[in-house]
Formats: sequence, structure tokens, C-alpha cells
Amino acid sequence: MKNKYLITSALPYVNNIPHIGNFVGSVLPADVYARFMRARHGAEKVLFVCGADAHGSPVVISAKKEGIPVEELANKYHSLHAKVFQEFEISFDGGYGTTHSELQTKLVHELFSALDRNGFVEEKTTMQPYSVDDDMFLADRQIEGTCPKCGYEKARGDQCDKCSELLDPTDLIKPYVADTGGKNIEMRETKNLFYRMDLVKDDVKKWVMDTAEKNKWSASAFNATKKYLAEDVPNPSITRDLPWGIPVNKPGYENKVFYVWFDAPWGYVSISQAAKPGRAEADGEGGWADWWHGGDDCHYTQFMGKDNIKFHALFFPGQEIAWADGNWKKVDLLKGLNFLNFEGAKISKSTGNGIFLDQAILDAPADAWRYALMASAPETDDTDFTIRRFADIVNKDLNGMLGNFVSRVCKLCEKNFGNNVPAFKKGFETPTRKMDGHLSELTAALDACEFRKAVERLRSMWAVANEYMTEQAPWTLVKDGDMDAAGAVLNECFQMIDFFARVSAPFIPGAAAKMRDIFGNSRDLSWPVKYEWRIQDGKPFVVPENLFERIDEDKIAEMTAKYVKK
Ligand code: B3M
Ligand code: ZN
Repeated sequence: MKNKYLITSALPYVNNIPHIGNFVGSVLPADVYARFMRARHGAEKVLFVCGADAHGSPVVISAKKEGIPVEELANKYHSLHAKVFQEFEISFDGGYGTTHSELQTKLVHELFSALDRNGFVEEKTTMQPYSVDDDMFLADRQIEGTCPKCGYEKARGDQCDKCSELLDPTDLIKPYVADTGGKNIEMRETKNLFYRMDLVKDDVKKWVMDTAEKNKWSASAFNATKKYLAEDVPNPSITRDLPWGIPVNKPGYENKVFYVWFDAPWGYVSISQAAKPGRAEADGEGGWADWWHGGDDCHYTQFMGKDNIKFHALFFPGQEIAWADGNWKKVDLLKGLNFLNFEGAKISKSTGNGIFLDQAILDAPADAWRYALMASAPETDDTDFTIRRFADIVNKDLNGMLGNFVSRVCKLCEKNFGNNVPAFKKGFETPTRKMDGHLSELTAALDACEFRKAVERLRSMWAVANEYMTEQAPWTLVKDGDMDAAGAVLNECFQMIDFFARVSAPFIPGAAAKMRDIFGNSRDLSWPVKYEWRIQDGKPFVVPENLFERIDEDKIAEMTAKYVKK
């Protein structure tokens, strides 16, 4: 048994508001898993961190577009991210962090020095596009032009968005400066630092082969990693000519910063340092080092979209290996998710297709989105999400199965027995066996980060409760005057409500809190090992307000008009 659990979600770029696809691709599943792990192993063993990826050319370009300084843009979106994630009840330890911090700079400088010292850095002179009018070198995304492969006229310097071909700025036909359209571009000589990936590749390969199968990485994450390993990737350049990022701690590089992917994964560490300052050494003091230098005592799970797998499976572990005396914890389970599409098309800010989180929360509460998105998690393949699907899931599962059950039980009981839980009766039929079966499968699915399976098990439990109600028909027992039997059935139903509050909490924390409030704020969050009878005879209860609201046809029409582009 491990003693510590480290959980990270990919760090969203700080240049716009995350959409439902970004959300279900990493932050949300990570939160569901973190809540489950805290309930199961104790909150003090879990460290769940995430924050903004503050550097890189996307951020610089967005600031130009919005006409504000980069730092201001980064702060603005950092606050917006923090706000939406709070609205969606994401339970980051230490709050929503950022890679734009002193801790990050210090750490990345240490990283660079270690790599340099250990012989993993080389200097090379290369030709880079230079904008004569702007008097600056252009980063990969600051230059656009025609794709040599498919002829798309707005291909970026690093990739063509139309045909996905990876490009080098020099490949572009008729290149221009992305921001201004300026064509006065020359190729000029510049010096950059390169990371000798080639020197760690064998070690990384060995580590991946050892780790991935043992920890049951999904087939798609493992296959993607093997594909990258088989490719002949040139050593990446780790410095950029940008005015924004972590300064390079090497003489001669005063005007450059580190490439964003060189520092971004280390944000997991620096954000942990901010969240759990503690002692810097792994000596059981409860500080960040207990996780990051925890070795085999710690289990590390990473969540990310599939486009980030390469950096997490190869690049970051490669840096950790190259920093030989760093003794850094490497990922055990890498959970790479596919993409969520919306109404049959890619979610994209530029086409306006999709739902962004600041808007989503105005249409429906966090629980509805959390559950419906997790029920649609793109685990094995890209998945299409629609407003109709959203409404169906909320109406059928949440409102129809769980919400109705809870409300019927409480109201029927209040009407016929008052506001105290009626007596339990030994020997009366109970759903224990079925619940225990579903519980062990739910637990196993969450342990393995198989979320769709987990949602199915949860739904099966709610179905058991509804069947139980229908079969036992307590309202008929009341009508027939068999109050003992009716009370016993209702007692069992209250036990199920208590049980549901615990097992549903990772997915729908809001409704789970309301279910607990039924019994006067009993907030025992522990994960059950089996179905239990914890609610005492005679315990006072209150009838809660509705746990969920139906999404009716009017609302569907309104959301369709708002989000679905014709
Ligand atoms: N910021 C990419 C993204 O937002 C990147 C992830 C960094 S994880 C260290 O999709
Ligand atoms: Zn192309």
C-alpha cells in the first residue's frame, strides 16, 4: 500500500477560458479522482495540484491581440481560470497555482544548471526567422504562411492546423508575421540551447516499458508513447527569443527565455511547493517533498489531453532522469484523454463552436455538468457531446433516478411518520448484496481511473434504490395500515441516501452535501468498504430542496440558439 498520492492535471494556457472539452480532458477527471482518493485514503495523503501555464508564445500573441501587457493578460486569465474552477467545485490543494512565480524560476534555474552540469545541454547556431520591421526573432507561432503539404494559407510555424503536418518555420511558403501580416522577414543566425534528449532516450524507454504496463496505462496512451519512442526526434531547442518567460540562467542568453515546455511540467513541482511548503526533505513532515521525493512510497497519477502525452511520457521524465541526483518522482499512471467534440464538430474558440466554462455555469449548476461530462468522458475515443445528450443525462440519471428517489423518500416519510427516521426491522429485505457488488466494481473502476465504467456503476446503484422502492411500495403498506413494514422500508431508503451521499460525492459534490444535510450536516466523507446502516432509528431529518433541476425543452432551445452554430 502506498502512503502518498500525487495527482496532477495538465496546466491550462493562461490565454483564454477553458471549454468543456479542456475541462473533461484533464481538470475534471483529476478532481473526481482526487476526491475519491481523499475519501478512501485520507485527505492528508493526497496532493492534487494544477495551475496556469503562464508562459509561451500563445500567451504573448493573445496579449498583442487584446492590446494589453503580457503580465496583465496572464493575471487576468489566471483569475478567470481560478474563478470558473471554483464555481465547478474543483478541489485543488493550495488553490489554483501558476508557473509565473519565484518558486518556478528558482526551480527551473536549478533544473537547467543540473542538466548543463550533467552534460545534457548543447549550444547551436541556427537560422531563425527575424521580423525586420519589429526588430525581433519570431517564435514558431508568430510566423504563418502557406503549408507546403496541403496549401492551407494560415499554417503556423510549428504546425499546419488543416492537415496537422508538423512544420519548421523555414518550410512555410510566403511567410508573414502572424500579428501584423508584415512580410519583411529574413532568416538570421542566432544561438540557442538544445536539450540532449538523445542521451536519455534509452533510459526513458526502459522506464516507460517498465512503468506503463505495470500501472495499466490506457492502450491509447501507451501506443502513442511507443510511437514517439520509435520516431527519430531531433534534440529540442529549449531557448526562445521572447520577451516573456523564465529568463535563461546562462551568460550570453540575457535576451532569451526558456521554451515553455521546458518549464511547464515543473510547474507541478513548484505549485506543490507553494501548496505544501513544509520541509524540503522527505522526512514525513507533510511538505511537498513527501510526494516529490517520495519514491516508491508515493503513487503519481497525471491527467492530460492526448496532445500532451509526448511531453509527459518522454520529455518530462527525460528531464527528471537527466537531473540524476534530483531523485524526482516520476509518473506511475498516465491518463491521457481523447478530445470531446461538440454537436459534431471540433470545439474551437476561433470558429465559436463549443461551450466555455464561464458560460456553462450560467446554464446549469456544476453538478449537472460534472456528471454529464464524466458520463461522456472521451476515454477510448473522441466523443461527441450535444445539448440533447446533456439534457438526457441530467433528466434521466440525476433528476429521474437519484433526485426523485431522495425526494420521494423524504416526503413520504415526513407525511406519514414525521421528521424522524422510522425504526429499522431486522430480517426485512435489504438491497445489501446488490449494493456491495456495485460498490466493489465502482471502487475498482475509480482506482483504475476508468470513469465511464464508474458512472455506470453509480447509476446501477441508483437503479437498485428505485427498484427497491417500487417493489416494496411503502405507500401501499401505509394505505394497508402496516406502519411497521412501511417504516422499515423507509429506514432502508434513508440508509441508501446516506450511502449515495458518500459514493456520489466525487462526481456531484454539491448534491452529496445536500444529501448529508438531510441528516443534519453529517459530513463523514470516508469511502465505504461495504453498504452500511449508519443512520440510527429516530434520527431527525429534513426534506431537502430539489437536488437537481430538469433541463426542459425551453432550456434546450435556448442553449441550442446560444451555442450551436448553423
Ligand atoms: N499548457 C497545453 C495545454 O494547455 C499545456 C499543458 C501544460 S502541462 C505541463 O493544452
Ligand atoms: Zn497543411
